[in-house]
Amino acid sequence: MFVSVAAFLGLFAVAAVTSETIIDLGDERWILQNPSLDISVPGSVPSHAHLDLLENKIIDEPTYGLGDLELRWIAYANWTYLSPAISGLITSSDISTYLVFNGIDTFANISFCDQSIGTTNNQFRQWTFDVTSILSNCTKPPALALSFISAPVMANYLGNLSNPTLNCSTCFEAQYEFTDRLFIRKEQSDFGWDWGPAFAPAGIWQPAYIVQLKHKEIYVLNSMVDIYRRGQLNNLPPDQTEPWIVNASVDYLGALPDGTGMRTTIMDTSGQIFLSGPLSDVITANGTITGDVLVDKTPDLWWPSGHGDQNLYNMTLEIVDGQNKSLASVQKRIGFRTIVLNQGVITDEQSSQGIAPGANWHFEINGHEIFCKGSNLVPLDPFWPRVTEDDMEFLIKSAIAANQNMLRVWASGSYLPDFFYDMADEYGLLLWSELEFSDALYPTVPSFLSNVREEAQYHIRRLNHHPSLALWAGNNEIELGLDILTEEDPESTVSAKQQYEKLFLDVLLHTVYDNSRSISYSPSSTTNGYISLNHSAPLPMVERYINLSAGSIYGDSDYYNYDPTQAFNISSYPVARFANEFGFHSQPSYQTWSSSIPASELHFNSSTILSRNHHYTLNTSTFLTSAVDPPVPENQTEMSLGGMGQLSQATLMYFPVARKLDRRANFTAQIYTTQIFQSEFDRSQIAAYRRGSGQAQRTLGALYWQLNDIWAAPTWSSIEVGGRWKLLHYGARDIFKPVVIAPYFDVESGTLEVWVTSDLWQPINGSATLRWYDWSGKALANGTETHVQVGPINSTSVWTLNTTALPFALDNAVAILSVDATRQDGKKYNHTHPFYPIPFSSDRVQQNLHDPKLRLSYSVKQQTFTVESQAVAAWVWLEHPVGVRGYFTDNGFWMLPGKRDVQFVTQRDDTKGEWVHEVTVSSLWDLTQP
Ligand code: BMA
Repeated sequence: MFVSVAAFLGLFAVAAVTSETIIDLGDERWILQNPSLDISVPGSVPSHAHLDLLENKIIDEPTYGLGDLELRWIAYANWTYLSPAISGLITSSDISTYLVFNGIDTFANISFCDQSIGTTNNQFRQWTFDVTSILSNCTKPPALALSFISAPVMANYLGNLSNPTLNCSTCFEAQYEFTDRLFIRKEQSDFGWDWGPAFAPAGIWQPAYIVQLKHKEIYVLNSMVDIYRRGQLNNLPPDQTEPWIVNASVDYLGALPDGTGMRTTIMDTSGQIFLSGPLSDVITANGTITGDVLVDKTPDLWWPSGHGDQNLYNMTLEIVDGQNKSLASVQKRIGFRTIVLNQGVITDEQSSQGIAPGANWHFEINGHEIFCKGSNLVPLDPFWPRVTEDDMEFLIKSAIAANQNMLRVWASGSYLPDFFYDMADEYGLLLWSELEFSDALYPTVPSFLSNVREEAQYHIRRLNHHPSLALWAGNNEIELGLDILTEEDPESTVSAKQQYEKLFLDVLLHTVYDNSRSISYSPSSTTNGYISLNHSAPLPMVERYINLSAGSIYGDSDYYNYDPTQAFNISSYPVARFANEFGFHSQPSYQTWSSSIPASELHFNSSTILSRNHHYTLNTSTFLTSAVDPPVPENQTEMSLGGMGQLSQATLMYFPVARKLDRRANFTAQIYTTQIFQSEFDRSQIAAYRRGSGQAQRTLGALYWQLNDIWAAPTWSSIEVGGRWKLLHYGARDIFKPVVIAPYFDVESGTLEVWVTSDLWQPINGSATLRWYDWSGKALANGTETHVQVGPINSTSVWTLNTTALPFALDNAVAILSVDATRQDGKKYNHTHPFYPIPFSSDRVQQNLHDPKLRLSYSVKQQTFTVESQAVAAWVWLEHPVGVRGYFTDNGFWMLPGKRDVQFVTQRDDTKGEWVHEVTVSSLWDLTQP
């Protein structure tokens, strides 16, 4: 058994109490077989073939070294999972027997007692099979066999133009390692992505059960709770004075007797009953029972982190027979909140406040606009069954620690377990959630559509009760791709658009609207929003696409620019209502690399490191990501020029790169510099988007790409695989503080603007200071101080100055900007930000730098590290050894001469505390030394 299988045992499961007989198929001794490869080893449920081969030492850790390339044979092979003869089943004429699989990845032929019972073709669906008659005719204890067909082979088969079942002539895809992912319903990044490997695993990846039911017994498959204000409609801000309605429903196996009803008890977390009683309007149809209750009291509302408490309630939902006897019961933890993605037209009142015409594109929580600060989440591992609750909790805590209030659960990984949403509910992290479609035009034959409808319905219902659920988006970037194609060739996109609308504006929109009234739907992640919304129309949403009016601002933005000359040119950034994706890649740490590749490969651009770069794009100029990416280059040199070349170009342009004689030092210098560039570029954009909250664009969100990693590779992440924070995560933590001061510099004219931005809901008052120093740390001038006042979710310009007129040499000058402010209720906020006018790649700047002679000490008593500096030290970087997971309370910071104390927040320590003695410190100065 894998150490961490337990984490996902609860995935998609519903807490239910009934009296039926349930056999957990995870308790059986399975065999994994491939006769043609002569492999037969013990297997597990839930698991993947790769994990069972690893457990049995047939292969090494797949994500180590060149595993991504060397283990493709596993993805191309067909695997069979065999159970032993299952004992303990009751054979009686009044018993119904079902197989319940909460997830099968992906193409399996299933047999029970040697009889074929069905096939599966969707990783994300829950599958049930009635095996009552097979069991009654089975002459021995029955065994199960699941024969898996290779997903890459199946995808190619379905995408083959000579195969009439699924292929579609207008379909297209952004291709990574395996092709034709759009024809199958499997995690799309299993076929490779620009930050990840391609293992395309197979297996029974979720819990599976045999369920036996007597007359009047039922088994709960799924359940849904929808909490909304009376009269609320999806995507529209509700009337906050209306009472709440709790609508609940349960999907079940078995048959309910006539007269069945529902009742609920909702308690607050101190155990006091908030509401108790029967549900009204109970309807039973097609294996689902639904009812609702009007709440005649005022609950404590749930708020996201930074804006209030995360008030939660425990709900028990019972199905009862005519005598009020409980037939089944479900526990859910719920919260009362409304969350809406408001895309309404800019009102006259908004115009009078200086907001540019067009449409809104922002979130409102309980009727309040909110600035969303966050990042994008990708799968934590190529093999979900081994992802632990600790791994997930660490990411959520790290996001909250970095002042984030929203994650975008990106569209081509997997729907996440309830556990993840439960944690987000507790911590106040909004989860913009996506259906699993990305960067491709998908087929729309009826069988495909009914398959995705089942998939979406299951997860929309499963996750709806979580107050952290902020949105369902239909896909990642497909609308943006269509817009780019339309601009290039309007004629040929007409049919592509029809196909797109069938899936995302008809089938999936209706699946959300039919199941929930509380959640907004956006067909695509990056979009100009809708022109009109009419809930009674057959297609309620009419998308705007590129029907834009000059001077108007509409939707959200997706921005990648690999031309390093433009990185800090603020006028090159998109101006939008919300920035949902932007970023740059960097190298992970030496420590993470050393756990992932052989020691002989631990050097700058070694062949294993080059092979980990899956960002093949050669283009360095500005582009908004298109659904049709450039073709994958054919040889490795060309491939590495993409992502790896961009890293070198960017770092050479802005930083000292003294060639180190030592191989390790050379490599760590490259890692550190790429991390600084990534952090600075992302921070510069975050500052600009946040400032936009007080400008005509009224920007109300900044989610950088990407929070986490799936393996060790040069990627956009701010947290490495295993949990180590990159410099960006510390940088994001700083620039996402509620009140920030930041420089906006025009290199051409030398004009520096300084602004203060606040995303608080109350005004703040305080002062801002600007002081200049030379690189030794000596003050250059008196500096300046001014009073600052910023309104709710707003920004204000503090200074505009001409740096060319300053009375000192700019190549020996750094400004420290700071703000100290107080909120109406007395709460204090502060922030500092360095500003240097000339990049460190300049020889003149390098000649003026001083050795800060950094010293690091550790106090065991106070569990505190102290850094001492004798000059200005830029991006002071503390690194801990492998064996401990956690983060420093501050890192990647700047210092004037003096001392700074830093603590470490530990999640896991395998070194028995010894790691504290191996912490190192360095700064930009070290890059100038050979
Ligand atoms: C966008 C994302 C991902 C991708 C990232 C970096 O396209 O939605 O598809 O990994 O940019 O290229």
